[in-house]
Amino acid sequence: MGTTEQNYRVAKEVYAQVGVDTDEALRLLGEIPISIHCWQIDDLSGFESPDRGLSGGIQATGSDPSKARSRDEFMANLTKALSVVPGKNKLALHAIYLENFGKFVDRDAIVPENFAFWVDYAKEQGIGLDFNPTYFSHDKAEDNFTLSSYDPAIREFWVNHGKRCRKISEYFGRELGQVCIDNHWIPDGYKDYTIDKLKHRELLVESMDEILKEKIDGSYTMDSFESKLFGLGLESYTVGSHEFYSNYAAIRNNCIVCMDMGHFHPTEVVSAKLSSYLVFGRHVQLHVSRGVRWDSDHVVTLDDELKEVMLEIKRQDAFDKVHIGTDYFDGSINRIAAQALGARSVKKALLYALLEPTCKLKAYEEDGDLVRRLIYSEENKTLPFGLVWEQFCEMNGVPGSDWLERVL
Ligand code: RNT
Ligand code: ZN
Repeated sequence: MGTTEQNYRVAKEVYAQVGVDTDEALRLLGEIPISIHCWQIDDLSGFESPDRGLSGGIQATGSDPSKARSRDEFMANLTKALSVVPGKNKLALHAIYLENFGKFVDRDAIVPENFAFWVDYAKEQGIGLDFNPTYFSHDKAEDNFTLSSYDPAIREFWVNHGKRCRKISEYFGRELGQVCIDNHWIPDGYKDYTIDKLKHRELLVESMDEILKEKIDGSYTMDSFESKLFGLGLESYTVGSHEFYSNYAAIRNNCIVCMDMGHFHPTEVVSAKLSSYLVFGRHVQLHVSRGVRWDSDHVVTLDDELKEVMLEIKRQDAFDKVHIGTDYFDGSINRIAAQALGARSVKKALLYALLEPTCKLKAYEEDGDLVRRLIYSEENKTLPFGLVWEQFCEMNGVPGSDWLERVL
Protein backbone atom coordinates (compact mmCIF):
# COMPACT_ATOMS: atom_id res chain seq x y z
CA MET A 1 0.00 0.00 0.00
CA GLY A 2 1.40 3.43 -0.97
CA THR A 3 1.75 6.32 1.45
CA THR A 4 -1.24 8.19 0.03
CA GLU A 5 -3.45 5.16 0.55
CA GLN A 6 -2.14 4.62 4.08
CA ASN A 7 -2.72 8.26 4.96
CA TYR A 8 -6.18 8.07 3.48
CA ARG A 9 -7.05 5.13 5.75
CA VAL A 10 -6.08 7.17 8.78
CA ALA A 11 -8.19 10.10 7.58
CA LYS A 12 -11.13 7.83 6.83
CA GLU A 13 -11.02 6.55 10.40
CA VAL A 14 -10.86 10.09 11.85
CA TYR A 15 -13.79 11.28 9.74
CA ALA A 16 -15.82 8.15 10.51
CA GLN A 17 -15.59 9.10 14.19
CA VAL A 18 -17.49 12.32 13.45
CA GLY A 19 -19.99 10.51 11.25
CA VAL A 20 -18.55 11.45 7.86
CA ASP A 21 -18.10 8.90 5.08
CA THR A 22 -14.98 9.90 3.13
CA ASP A 23 -15.60 7.37 0.34
CA GLU A 24 -18.95 9.01 -0.32
CA ALA A 25 -17.34 12.47 -0.27
CA LEU A 26 -14.78 11.34 -2.84
CA ARG A 27 -17.51 9.90 -5.03
CA LEU A 28 -19.45 13.17 -4.97
CA LEU A 29 -16.33 15.26 -5.55
CA GLY A 30 -15.70 13.25 -8.70
CA GLU A 31 -19.19 13.98 -9.99
CA ILE A 32 -19.64 17.71 -9.39
CA PRO A 33 -18.43 19.68 -12.40
CA ILE A 34 -16.39 22.85 -12.07
CA SER A 35 -16.47 25.19 -15.02
CA ILE A 36 -12.96 26.49 -15.58
CA HIS A 37 -12.69 29.76 -17.53
CA CYS A 38 -10.23 29.68 -20.42
CA TRP A 39 -9.03 33.28 -20.29
CA GLN A 40 -6.34 33.04 -17.61
CA ILE A 41 -4.12 31.45 -20.27
CA ASP A 42 -3.81 34.64 -22.39
CA ASP A 43 -5.12 37.53 -20.24
CA LEU A 44 -8.41 37.52 -22.16
CA SER A 45 -6.79 38.37 -25.50
CA GLY A 46 -8.77 35.78 -27.49
CA PHE A 47 -8.38 34.86 -31.16
CA GLU A 48 -10.45 37.63 -32.76
CA SER A 49 -8.06 40.60 -32.47
CA PRO A 50 -5.49 39.43 -29.90
CA ASP A 51 -3.55 42.69 -29.95
CA ARG A 52 -6.49 44.85 -28.97
CA GLY A 53 -6.33 45.76 -25.29
CA LEU A 54 -9.08 45.03 -22.81
CA SER A 55 -11.90 47.50 -22.36
CA GLY A 56 -15.03 47.63 -20.24
CA GLY A 57 -13.40 48.43 -16.91
CA ILE A 58 -11.48 45.19 -16.50
CA GLN A 59 -7.73 44.71 -16.56
CA ALA A 60 -5.13 41.94 -16.40
CA THR A 61 -1.90 43.16 -14.84
CA GLY A 62 1.59 41.67 -14.73
CA SER A 63 4.24 40.81 -17.29
CA ASP A 64 5.20 37.21 -16.71
CA PRO A 65 6.39 35.94 -20.13
CA SER A 66 4.10 32.87 -20.07
CA LYS A 67 1.19 34.45 -21.95
CA ALA A 68 0.15 32.30 -24.93
CA ARG A 69 1.08 34.00 -28.24
CA SER A 70 -0.76 31.83 -30.74
CA ARG A 71 -3.81 29.64 -30.82
CA ASP A 72 -1.67 26.50 -30.84
CA GLU A 73 0.22 27.67 -27.81
CA PHE A 74 -3.06 28.59 -26.13
CA MET A 75 -4.52 25.13 -26.70
CA ALA A 76 -1.35 23.37 -25.53
CA ASN A 77 -1.17 25.49 -22.35
CA LEU A 78 -4.83 25.02 -21.60
CA THR A 79 -4.50 21.27 -22.00
CA LYS A 80 -1.58 21.26 -19.60
CA ALA A 81 -3.54 23.22 -17.01
CA LEU A 82 -6.56 20.92 -17.31
CA SER A 83 -4.35 17.86 -16.96
CA VAL A 84 -3.66 18.66 -13.31
CA VAL A 85 -7.24 19.43 -12.28
CA PRO A 86 -8.74 16.16 -11.02
CA GLY A 87 -12.42 15.22 -11.41
CA LYS A 88 -15.21 16.39 -13.68
CA ASN A 89 -14.66 19.68 -15.50
CA LYS A 90 -16.29 22.07 -17.91
CA LEU A 91 -14.52 24.78 -19.84
CA ALA A 92 -15.95 28.31 -20.04
CA LEU A 93 -15.23 30.12 -23.30
CA HIS A 94 -15.68 33.71 -24.43
CA ALA A 95 -17.02 34.61 -27.87
CA ILE A 96 -13.63 36.07 -28.87
CA TYR A 97 -12.07 32.58 -28.76
CA LEU A 98 -13.34 31.74 -32.23
CA GLU A 99 -11.99 30.21 -35.41
CA ASN A 100 -12.59 32.81 -38.15
CA PHE A 101 -11.05 30.79 -41.00
CA GLY A 102 -8.71 33.65 -41.92
CA LYS A 103 -11.42 36.30 -42.32
CA PHE A 104 -12.64 38.74 -39.66
CA VAL A 105 -16.08 37.75 -38.37
CA ASP A 106 -17.79 40.43 -36.32
CA ARG A 107 -19.58 39.63 -33.07
CA ASP A 108 -23.05 39.96 -34.59
CA ALA A 109 -22.20 37.40 -37.25
CA ILE A 110 -20.63 34.50 -35.34
CA VAL A 111 -22.11 31.06 -35.90
CA PRO A 112 -21.64 27.59 -34.37
CA GLU A 113 -19.11 26.66 -37.09
CA ASN A 114 -16.73 29.27 -35.65
CA PHE A 115 -16.70 27.20 -32.46
CA ALA A 116 -16.86 23.66 -33.82
CA PHE A 117 -13.20 23.06 -32.93
CA TRP A 118 -14.12 23.59 -29.28
CA VAL A 119 -16.70 20.81 -29.47
CA ASP A 120 -14.01 18.49 -30.83
CA TYR A 121 -11.67 19.60 -28.07
CA ALA A 122 -14.32 19.09 -25.38
CA LYS A 123 -15.12 15.61 -26.64
CA GLU A 124 -11.43 14.73 -26.73
CA GLN A 125 -10.96 16.00 -23.16
CA GLY A 126 -14.21 14.54 -21.87
CA ILE A 127 -15.41 17.91 -20.60
CA GLY A 128 -18.50 20.12 -20.99
CA LEU A 129 -18.60 23.69 -22.30
CA ASP A 130 -20.01 26.98 -21.02
CA PHE A 131 -20.10 30.22 -22.98
CA ASN A 132 -19.85 33.99 -22.55
CA PRO A 133 -20.82 36.63 -25.09
CA THR A 134 -18.02 39.25 -25.30
CA TYR A 135 -19.65 42.66 -24.83
CA PHE A 136 -16.32 44.52 -24.49
CA SER A 137 -12.96 45.07 -26.23
CA HIS A 138 -14.71 46.22 -29.41
CA ASP A 139 -15.19 49.49 -31.32
CA LYS A 140 -18.90 49.44 -30.57
CA ALA A 141 -18.25 49.26 -26.82
CA GLU A 142 -15.77 52.14 -26.69
CA ASP A 143 -17.97 54.42 -24.58
CA ASN A 144 -18.78 51.52 -22.24
CA PHE A 145 -22.41 51.18 -23.23
CA THR A 146 -23.69 48.10 -25.05
CA LEU A 147 -27.13 46.58 -24.39
CA SER A 148 -28.25 49.71 -22.55
CA SER A 149 -26.77 52.29 -24.93
CA TYR A 150 -28.88 55.31 -25.89
CA ASP A 151 -27.90 54.60 -29.50
CA PRO A 152 -30.37 52.12 -31.07
CA ALA A 153 -27.81 50.91 -33.63
CA ILE A 154 -25.33 50.03 -30.88
CA ARG A 155 -28.04 48.24 -28.93
CA GLU A 156 -29.10 46.31 -31.98
CA PHE A 157 -25.54 45.19 -32.68
CA TRP A 158 -25.11 43.83 -29.17
CA VAL A 159 -28.58 42.29 -29.03
CA ASN A 160 -27.65 40.39 -32.17
CA HIS A 161 -24.42 39.30 -30.52
CA GLY A 162 -26.41 38.06 -27.51
CA LYS A 163 -28.77 36.12 -29.77
CA ARG A 164 -25.91 34.56 -31.72
CA CYS A 165 -24.25 33.47 -28.50
CA ARG A 166 -27.41 31.73 -27.31
CA LYS A 167 -27.46 29.71 -30.52
CA ILE A 168 -23.82 28.77 -30.03
CA SER A 169 -24.58 27.72 -26.45
CA GLU A 170 -27.52 25.67 -27.64
CA TYR A 171 -25.20 23.99 -30.13
CA PHE A 172 -22.67 23.20 -27.39
CA GLY A 173 -25.40 21.79 -25.16
CA ARG A 174 -26.83 19.60 -27.89
CA GLU A 175 -23.46 18.35 -29.08
CA LEU A 176 -22.14 17.52 -25.64
CA GLY A 177 -25.36 16.30 -24.04
CA GLN A 178 -25.12 18.63 -21.05
CA VAL A 179 -26.35 22.12 -20.32
CA CYS A 180 -24.16 25.02 -21.48
CA ILE A 181 -24.52 28.13 -19.33
CA ASP A 182 -24.51 31.25 -21.49
CA ASN A 183 -23.29 33.98 -19.15
CA HIS A 184 -23.88 37.62 -20.11
CA TRP A 185 -21.80 40.31 -18.52
CA ILE A 186 -21.91 43.87 -19.87
CA PRO A 187 -19.68 46.74 -18.75
CA ASP A 188 -22.38 49.42 -19.07
CA GLY A 189 -22.02 52.29 -16.65
CA TYR A 190 -20.72 55.78 -15.93
CA LYS A 191 -17.53 57.00 -14.33
CA ASP A 192 -19.20 59.89 -12.61
CA TYR A 193 -22.30 61.29 -11.02
CA THR A 194 -25.33 60.01 -12.93
CA ILE A 195 -28.67 61.76 -13.31
CA ASP A 196 -30.94 59.25 -15.04
CA LYS A 197 -30.33 55.87 -13.48
CA LEU A 198 -33.63 54.53 -14.73
CA LYS A 199 -33.46 55.03 -18.48
CA HIS A 200 -30.45 52.75 -19.10
CA ARG A 201 -32.13 50.05 -17.03
CA GLU A 202 -35.28 50.35 -19.11
CA LEU A 203 -33.19 49.95 -22.24
CA LEU A 204 -31.37 46.97 -20.74
CA VAL A 205 -34.69 45.26 -19.93
CA GLU A 206 -35.78 45.80 -23.52
CA SER A 207 -32.53 44.37 -24.91
CA MET A 208 -32.58 41.36 -22.60
CA ASP A 209 -36.20 40.60 -23.48
CA GLU A 210 -35.25 40.67 -27.13
CA ILE A 211 -32.20 38.41 -26.65
CA LEU A 212 -34.24 35.88 -24.68
CA LYS A 213 -37.26 35.97 -26.96
CA GLU A 214 -36.56 32.75 -28.80
CA LYS A 215 -37.47 29.73 -26.70
CA ILE A 216 -34.52 27.37 -26.41
CA ASP A 217 -34.53 23.97 -24.75
CA GLY A 218 -33.34 24.44 -21.15
CA SER A 219 -31.49 21.15 -21.21
CA TYR A 220 -29.16 22.63 -23.84
CA THR A 221 -28.62 26.12 -22.55
CA MET A 222 -29.48 28.38 -19.66
CA ASP A 223 -28.80 32.14 -19.67
CA SER A 224 -27.24 33.84 -16.70
CA PHE A 225 -26.69 37.57 -16.17
CA GLU A 226 -23.70 38.69 -14.13
CA SER A 227 -24.13 41.66 -11.84
CA LYS A 228 -21.39 44.02 -10.76
CA LEU A 229 -20.81 46.84 -8.32
CA PHE A 230 -18.39 48.91 -10.40
CA GLY A 231 -15.65 48.74 -13.02
CA LEU A 232 -12.37 50.60 -13.50
CA GLY A 233 -13.31 54.00 -14.89
CA LEU A 234 -16.97 53.17 -14.24
CA GLU A 235 -17.06 53.73 -10.52
CA SER A 236 -20.29 55.66 -10.06
CA TYR A 237 -23.07 53.79 -11.81
CA THR A 238 -23.46 50.22 -13.10
CA VAL A 239 -26.59 49.50 -15.10
CA GLY A 240 -26.46 45.73 -14.46
CA SER A 241 -26.39 45.89 -10.68
CA HIS A 242 -27.19 42.94 -8.44
CA GLU A 243 -30.66 44.23 -7.58
CA PHE A 244 -31.40 44.84 -11.23
CA TYR A 245 -30.61 41.31 -12.39
CA SER A 246 -32.14 39.64 -9.33
CA ASN A 247 -35.43 41.36 -10.01
CA TYR A 248 -35.27 40.69 -13.73
CA ALA A 249 -34.59 36.97 -13.20
CA ALA A 250 -37.35 36.69 -10.60
CA ILE A 251 -39.94 38.30 -12.84
CA ARG A 252 -38.99 36.85 -16.21
CA ASN A 253 -38.08 33.37 -14.96
CA ASN A 254 -36.20 32.35 -18.11
CA CYS A 255 -32.74 33.27 -16.91
CA ILE A 256 -30.67 33.15 -13.75
CA VAL A 257 -28.29 35.40 -11.86
CA CYS A 258 -24.50 35.03 -11.93
CA MET A 259 -22.72 36.15 -8.79
CA ASP A 260 -19.02 36.89 -9.12
CA MET A 261 -17.30 36.82 -5.73
CA GLY A 262 -15.41 40.02 -6.59
CA HIS A 263 -18.50 42.01 -7.54
CA PHE A 264 -19.80 43.11 -4.15
CA HIS A 265 -18.87 45.50 -1.39
CA PRO A 266 -15.83 44.07 0.43
CA THR A 267 -17.83 43.11 3.51
CA GLU A 268 -20.66 41.56 1.50
CA VAL A 269 -20.29 37.84 0.84
CA VAL A 270 -21.81 35.54 -1.76
CA SER A 271 -22.06 32.69 0.75
CA ALA A 272 -24.69 34.67 2.65
CA LYS A 273 -26.75 35.31 -0.49
CA LEU A 274 -27.13 31.82 -1.92
CA SER A 275 -29.98 30.62 0.31
CA SER A 276 -32.14 33.56 -0.77
CA TYR A 277 -32.16 32.14 -4.31
CA LEU A 278 -32.29 28.50 -3.32
CA VAL A 279 -35.30 29.01 -1.08
CA PHE A 280 -37.28 29.84 -4.24
CA GLY A 281 -35.85 26.85 -6.11
CA ARG A 282 -33.76 29.12 -8.33
CA HIS A 283 -30.55 28.12 -10.05
CA VAL A 284 -27.51 30.36 -9.64
CA GLN A 285 -24.29 30.70 -11.62
CA LEU A 286 -21.11 31.48 -9.67
CA HIS A 287 -17.92 33.18 -10.75
CA VAL A 288 -15.44 32.10 -8.15
CA SER A 289 -12.81 34.80 -7.94
CA ARG A 290 -10.60 36.40 -5.30
CA GLY A 291 -10.84 40.13 -4.90
CA VAL A 292 -7.94 41.51 -2.90
CA ARG A 293 -9.38 44.71 -1.40
CA TRP A 294 -11.46 45.24 -4.56
CA ASP A 295 -12.54 43.31 -7.67
CA SER A 296 -8.95 42.43 -8.54
CA ASP A 297 -9.54 38.93 -9.95
CA HIS A 298 -6.59 37.34 -8.14
CA VAL A 299 -6.05 33.61 -8.57
CA VAL A 300 -8.43 31.70 -6.33
CA THR A 301 -6.95 30.17 -3.19
CA LEU A 302 -8.50 28.10 -0.43
CA ASP A 303 -9.64 31.01 1.71
CA ASP A 304 -12.43 31.25 4.24
CA GLU A 305 -15.07 32.70 1.92
CA LEU A 306 -14.45 30.06 -0.73
CA LYS A 307 -14.97 27.37 1.92
CA GLU A 308 -18.11 29.14 3.15
CA VAL A 309 -19.58 29.22 -0.36
CA MET A 310 -19.01 25.49 -0.84
CA LEU A 311 -20.28 24.69 2.64
CA GLU A 312 -23.42 26.65 1.90
CA ILE A 313 -24.09 24.69 -1.30
CA LYS A 314 -23.45 21.42 0.51
CA ARG A 315 -25.63 22.34 3.48
CA GLN A 316 -28.54 23.19 1.17
CA ASP A 317 -27.80 20.11 -0.96
CA ALA A 318 -27.85 22.37 -4.01
CA PHE A 319 -25.08 21.06 -6.24
CA ASP A 320 -27.67 20.61 -9.00
CA LYS A 321 -28.77 24.25 -8.73
CA VAL A 322 -25.56 26.17 -8.16
CA HIS A 323 -23.34 26.11 -11.24
CA ILE A 324 -19.79 26.65 -10.10
CA GLY A 325 -17.48 28.50 -12.49
CA THR A 326 -14.19 30.32 -12.05
CA ASP A 327 -13.10 33.82 -13.13
CA TYR A 328 -9.66 35.23 -12.40
CA PHE A 329 -6.79 36.57 -14.48
CA ASP A 330 -3.32 37.33 -13.20
CA GLY A 331 -0.51 38.15 -15.61
CA SER A 332 2.18 38.35 -12.95
CA ILE A 333 2.81 34.62 -12.53
CA ASN A 334 2.97 31.62 -14.84
CA ARG A 335 -0.44 31.53 -16.59
CA ILE A 336 -0.73 27.72 -16.78
CA ALA A 337 0.11 27.31 -13.11
CA ALA A 338 -2.27 30.13 -12.21
CA GLN A 339 -5.09 28.54 -14.16
CA ALA A 340 -4.55 25.16 -12.54
CA LEU A 341 -4.02 26.51 -9.03
CA GLY A 342 -7.34 28.35 -8.92
CA ALA A 343 -9.29 25.39 -10.24
CA ARG A 344 -7.61 23.00 -7.82
CA SER A 345 -8.40 25.35 -4.94
CA VAL A 346 -12.08 25.34 -5.88
CA LYS A 347 -12.09 21.53 -5.85
CA LYS A 348 -10.31 21.49 -2.51
CA ALA A 349 -12.92 23.80 -1.03
CA LEU A 350 -15.60 21.56 -2.43
CA LEU A 351 -14.03 18.54 -0.76
CA TYR A 352 -13.68 20.46 2.50
CA ALA A 353 -17.42 21.13 2.37
CA LEU A 354 -18.31 17.55 1.49
CA LEU A 355 -16.39 16.41 4.57
CA GLU A 356 -18.25 18.63 7.01
CA PRO A 357 -20.30 16.74 9.59
CA THR A 358 -23.29 18.84 8.59
CA CYS A 359 -26.01 16.65 10.16
CA LYS A 360 -24.36 16.84 13.53
CA LEU A 361 -23.94 20.62 13.36
CA LYS A 362 -27.51 21.15 12.19
CA ALA A 363 -28.77 19.04 15.08
CA TYR A 364 -26.89 21.19 17.60
CA GLU A 365 -28.39 24.27 16.02
CA GLU A 366 -31.92 22.89 16.12
CA ASP A 367 -31.45 21.92 19.77
CA GLY A 368 -30.26 25.41 20.58
CA ASP A 369 -26.88 23.98 21.61
CA LEU A 370 -24.97 26.95 20.27
CA VAL A 371 -21.72 26.33 22.08
CA ARG A 372 -21.39 22.86 20.54
CA ARG A 373 -22.33 24.27 17.15
CA LEU A 374 -19.40 26.68 17.41
CA ILE A 375 -16.89 24.29 18.96
CA TYR A 376 -17.44 21.47 16.46
CA SER A 377 -17.44 23.89 13.54
CA GLU A 378 -14.05 24.95 14.79
CA GLU A 379 -12.77 21.39 15.38
CA ASN A 380 -13.82 20.51 11.84
CA LYS A 381 -11.26 22.93 10.46
CA THR A 382 -8.31 20.83 11.62
CA LEU A 383 -9.53 17.38 10.57
CA PRO A 384 -7.12 15.78 8.05
CA PHE A 385 -8.87 16.81 4.86
CA GLY A 386 -5.57 17.25 2.99
CA LEU A 387 -5.00 13.49 3.16
CA VAL A 388 -8.38 12.89 1.50
CA TRP A 389 -7.47 15.43 -1.19
CA GLU A 390 -4.21 13.61 -1.94
CA GLN A 391 -6.20 10.41 -2.32
CA PHE A 392 -8.57 12.12 -4.76
CA CYS A 393 -5.64 13.30 -6.88
CA GLU A 394 -4.12 9.83 -6.89
CA MET A 395 -7.41 8.17 -7.82
CA ASN A 396 -7.61 10.53 -10.81
CA GLY A 397 -4.02 10.05 -11.92
CA VAL A 398 -3.18 13.67 -11.12
CA PRO A 399 -0.23 14.76 -8.95
CA GLY A 400 -0.94 15.84 -5.38
CA SER A 401 1.11 18.66 -3.89
CA ASP A 402 3.94 18.25 -6.44
CA TRP A 403 1.86 19.16 -9.51
CA LEU A 404 3.76 22.27 -10.57
CA GLU A 405 6.60 20.32 -12.21
CA ARG A 406 4.04 18.67 -14.48
CA VAL A 407 2.95 21.97 -16.05
CA LEU A 408 6.13 24.04 -16.22
C1 RNT B 1 -16.08 41.26 -15.27
C2 RNT B 1 -16.77 39.96 -15.05
C3 RNT B 1 -16.74 39.02 -16.20
C4 RNT B 1 -15.39 38.93 -16.87
C5 RNT B 1 -15.30 37.81 -17.87
C6 RNT B 1 -14.10 37.94 -18.70
O1 RNT B 1 -16.00 42.01 -14.15
O2 RNT B 1 -16.29 39.35 -13.90
O3 RNT B 1 -17.16 37.77 -15.79
O4 RNT B 1 -14.37 38.75 -15.93
O5 RNT B 1 -16.45 37.72 -18.58
ZN1 ZN C 1 -17.01 37.33 -13.55
